[in-house]
Order: sequence, then C-alpha cells, then structure tokens
Amino acid sequence: MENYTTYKPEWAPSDAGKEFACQVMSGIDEVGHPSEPGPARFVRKQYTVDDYVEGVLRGDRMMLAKAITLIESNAPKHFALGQEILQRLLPHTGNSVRVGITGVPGAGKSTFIEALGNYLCNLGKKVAVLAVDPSSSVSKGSILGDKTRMETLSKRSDAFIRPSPSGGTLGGVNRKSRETMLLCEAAGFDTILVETVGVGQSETAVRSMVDFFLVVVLTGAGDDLQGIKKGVIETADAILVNKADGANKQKALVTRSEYEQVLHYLRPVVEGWAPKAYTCSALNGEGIAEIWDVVMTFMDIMEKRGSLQSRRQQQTLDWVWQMTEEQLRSEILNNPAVIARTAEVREEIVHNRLSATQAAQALLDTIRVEVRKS
Ligand SMILES: Nc1nc2c(ncn2[C@@H]2O[C@H](COP(=O)(O)OP(=O)(O)OP(=O)(O)O)[C@@H](O)[C@H]2O)c(=O)[nH]1
Ligand SMILES: [Mg+2]
Repeated sequence: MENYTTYKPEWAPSDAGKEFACQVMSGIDEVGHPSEPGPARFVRKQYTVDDYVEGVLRGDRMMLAKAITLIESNAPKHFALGQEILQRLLPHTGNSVRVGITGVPGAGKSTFIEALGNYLCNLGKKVAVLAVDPSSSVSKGSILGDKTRMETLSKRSDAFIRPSPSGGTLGGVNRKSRETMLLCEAAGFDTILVETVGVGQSETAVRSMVDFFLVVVLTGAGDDLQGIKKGVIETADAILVNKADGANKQKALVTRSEYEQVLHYLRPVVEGWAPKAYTCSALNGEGIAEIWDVVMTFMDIMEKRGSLQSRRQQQTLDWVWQMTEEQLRSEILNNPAVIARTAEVREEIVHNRLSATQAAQALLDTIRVEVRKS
C-alpha cells in the first residue's frame, strides 16, 4: 500500500539503515482549503467560545484538554480566549472535593493517587488528577513518570490526568493549576487530586487551592521529620505514613505515633478539626478507604459549619490579591522612570547622601508620579 511506505527524515544519521527506528510513516494527504488558492495545507477547525463551553459542560475530554491548553498558553490571544471560556464556566464550578497531596520525592504520592483514584472511580466518582510542579521542566520531569506510574488510572474513562504545565514561574504554574481545576469541575469531575512535591514553595500554593491537605510521609521520621518543613506539617489536615506493608508495617505504626505527638502540640489550622496521623500502603491498598473516610468526615464538618464556602472564597480573594501584587510589582520594577530613579538613589546611598527612609520616600514619589500618568 502506497500510503504506508516510510521515508527517512533529514535528521536521521546518513548511515542509518532501513531498520532505523525513527523512520516516519507517510500520513494522510494534506487537505487544502477550497476557497484558498496556493499549496495545500492542513485546515484546523477553529472552535468558538460556545464550542468550548458546551464541550466542557458535556464532559467531552478532548474539548476539556483543549480548553486547558488555552488556559496554559502564554500567547495573549489564547490567554484572552481561555479567560472568556473560564468566565462562562465559572457558574458550573465548585462542585468537587479538592484534595492536595504533598510529600518528599519518593514518598509514594503518585502510587497513592493511583490507588485512591481507582478506589473512588469504583465508587462511581469522577476523578481529575493535577500536578503542581514548577521544577518539572528543568529537573527529572515527573510528568513522564506519573503517566507511567498511574497507568491503570489513566486508562479509565472516569479519570482525567493532567501533568503539571511545563515551565514558567511558580505564580504562573499556580494560576494554570487553579484554573485547570475549575475547568475540570465544570466538566463534571467531582474529586480533584492535586499532587505536589513537598519541597520548595509549591506546597504552599497547593495548600491555598484545596479543601483538604494531605501530607504523605515515610517511616522512620526521626527528629528531622524527613526534610519536610515543620511549616508543612503545621498546615496538614492529616498525615499519612505510606508504605506500611511487609517488614515496614511495624515501623510505620511507630512513625505514626511519633507524628501524632507532633500534631498534638500544634494549633489546628481549621477550627473544629484536629489533624491526626494514619498509615496506609498505596501498593496493596490497605488504609486507602479509611483515609478517604477521614476526608469525607472533614468535608461534612466543614459544610455543616458553613466554613467550606467561606474558606474557598477567602482562598480566591487571597489569590486575586496575590496576582495583583505580583503584577503591580513587576510593572513598577520595569517602569523606565523608576529604574532610572533607583540608580540615582543607589548612588546617593553609596555616598551616604540620603538616609534609607529618604531614599524610600524618593522612590515612592517617582512611583506615585508614574501611577498618576498611567
Ligand atoms: N512497599 C511500598 N512501596 C511503595 C508504596 N507506595 C509507593 N511505593 C514505591 O515507592 C516508589 C516511589 O513512589 P511514587 O509514587 O513514584 O512516589 P512520589 O511521591 O510520587 O514521587 P515523586 O513524584 O518523584 O515525588 C515507587 O517505586 C513505588 O513503587 C507502598 O505503599 N509500599
Ligand atoms: Mg509522583
């Protein structure tokens, strides 16, 4: 068959034989647009905002993925379109349980998410798994790893796995993940699991976008709490000692009580909820149902107290403020007049001609003039 012959791409080594793995199969014929003369080329369907909104609302995974791609794009045109779609979908968001999962690399977060995700799908839930990992584009790329580690979950029609958006600042990744979460909710996913590695600042970002924050740890906590910052433990709604299986089970129980001790002395983040430590084996599934019961109990309490709504609203308001601050800061720092004045002020400081307070005042005067101009 003519169509199925292969050709060797230009970049293949010249001595590569027929068996070279990167031979490219000739694809379908290119389709030219009938109204446009000239060489034939592919015609890509242009979707309207309505197409996206309706697609997402019907739970069409392809349209959901496309909408997320727009949200993740840094191109101004896509950005505007993504925001318009998001705005239309906002009334359909919020109907999910949002759980953040953090822990040191190798703690078993992805394995746990796969086990929990499968458990929830079996209960008839629709599960979306997202990742916040601003370092993934430079480091080992946990994206690929997660796709293979969550192999059974990724094949299910009631689960949706979206690796972390590649590249960008934490602020950018943060925005993309929050908005992706909202799109998934609009598409009918009732459980959102957000994985993030428990080093750096991404766990703080995840903490502020979820209802329940779960910290996955390993046995043998010892004194140093395995490099997990104390601050992370303080914001946990539960601690889960993973890999409580085989010879490790006994040790896991000891670790659990060590964490219970630590938690006992911490002031609870959420009123009416005392975080506790649990054990599980993501590998054999023990303790998975129990930890989900804990999440459900938490959600019940929050809803009964009316604090779920208010907490989510506060999270959104904090987020709005944070984005505004970041933008403002960047606009100020990039303003040519401010840059010039900063250089002058630096000179004055170096020669002890201005006090720090006067220098700050001088910069503020320039900033105020610039703000009035804009
Ligand atoms: N014995 C045992 N091994 C486990 C368990 N959970 C995970 N593992 C193993 O621990 C290793 C790391 O698991 P992952 O799920 O990839 O860990 P992670 O926290 O997602 O790691 P990063 O994404 O790299 O931060 C894998 O080899 C898993 O098979 C468990 O419950 N028991
Ligand atoms: Mg992982």
